[in-house]
Amino acid sequence: METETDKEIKEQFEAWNAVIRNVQKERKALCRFLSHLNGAEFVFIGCGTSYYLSLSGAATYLGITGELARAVTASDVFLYPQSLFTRNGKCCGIPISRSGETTETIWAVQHIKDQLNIETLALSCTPDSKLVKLCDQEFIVTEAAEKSVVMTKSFTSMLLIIQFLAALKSEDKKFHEQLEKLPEQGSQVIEKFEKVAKEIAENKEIDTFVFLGQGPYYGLACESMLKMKEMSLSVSEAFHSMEFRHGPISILNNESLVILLMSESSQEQEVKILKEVKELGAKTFIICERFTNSITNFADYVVELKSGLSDYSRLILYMPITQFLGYYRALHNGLNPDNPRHLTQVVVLD
Ligand code: F1P
Repeated sequence: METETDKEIKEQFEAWNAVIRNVQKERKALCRFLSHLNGAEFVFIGCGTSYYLSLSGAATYLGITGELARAVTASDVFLYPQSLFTRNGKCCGIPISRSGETTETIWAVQHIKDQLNIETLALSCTPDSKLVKLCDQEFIVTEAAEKSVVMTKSFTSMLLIIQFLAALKSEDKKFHEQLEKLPEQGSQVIEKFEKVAKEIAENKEIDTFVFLGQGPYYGLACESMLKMKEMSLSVSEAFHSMEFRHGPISILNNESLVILLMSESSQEQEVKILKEVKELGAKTFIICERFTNSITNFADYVVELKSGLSDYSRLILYMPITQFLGYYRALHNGLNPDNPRHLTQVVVLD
């Protein structure tokens, strides 16, 4: 079955090239905006996929720049603002929305502009959207907009924008250069690892999926969980790797697959979790930069990226693999990934 989603996963490194071109074009305006907001806390705001994007984006922005950053759901911004914003804190709101029409995100920006007088920078794929018109600044990547409902290339492209914001703010040339290598690395990942994702998705002995990740990888684990859920209607969960022992591990059985989005910073601890997961009879799929003997002892499936990039710069390379996992599981379950059950491209409320 030729689907829109398949094309969008495969072509997403081209959208990453568009982000790089736009960053070069808008560099001066972005740097002006970033220096104008010196010392402000960056509050990334989104719903669903765009919230999970905010989780990874905020962890990366703080990790690279050392400046305060956090992720919040758009709904909490207008329902619990007093739990999110202090009266005198200097903030910049960064709403993230592929469509720029998601009601909660628009309500959230209206609230922080009208009530808290906070400046806003919209990250979107839709230039003439309500959200973009509402914000003070915008960074748009139209090439990342999908025709299909589920977000794939829009997720990785808008996360890449945040990585570039961190590179510009920190003036970290090495990090900036690493980001510019992602499209080439991404096309290789798609080329090399689509097959193993398809093989795992078609394994009949697996019926539940648990995605694990730490730090900026937790947001990726949540987004990978959502892709699996949205497209294949499977039981799919996401946790911080080290949180898994604290209760959720009880769900494991010999039909579970634990997908670990392993980073170098957390590798030593994550290998110990793999050992325990294997002892409980579950299968394991590890996506990592480089595997070691300790990993292969506990891995049913391994993808070794060998990107030469850091934990913070290689993030989006993991996503085509987990997107394919959800995509091929949907086909295995006789479902059409282009039309996920109960979902629409945009959630609009009255
Ligand atoms: C985000 C979103 C997605 C969800 C579905 C509907 O919209 O809620 O998270 O998976 O595709 O849209 P947006 O605010 O990024 O346009």
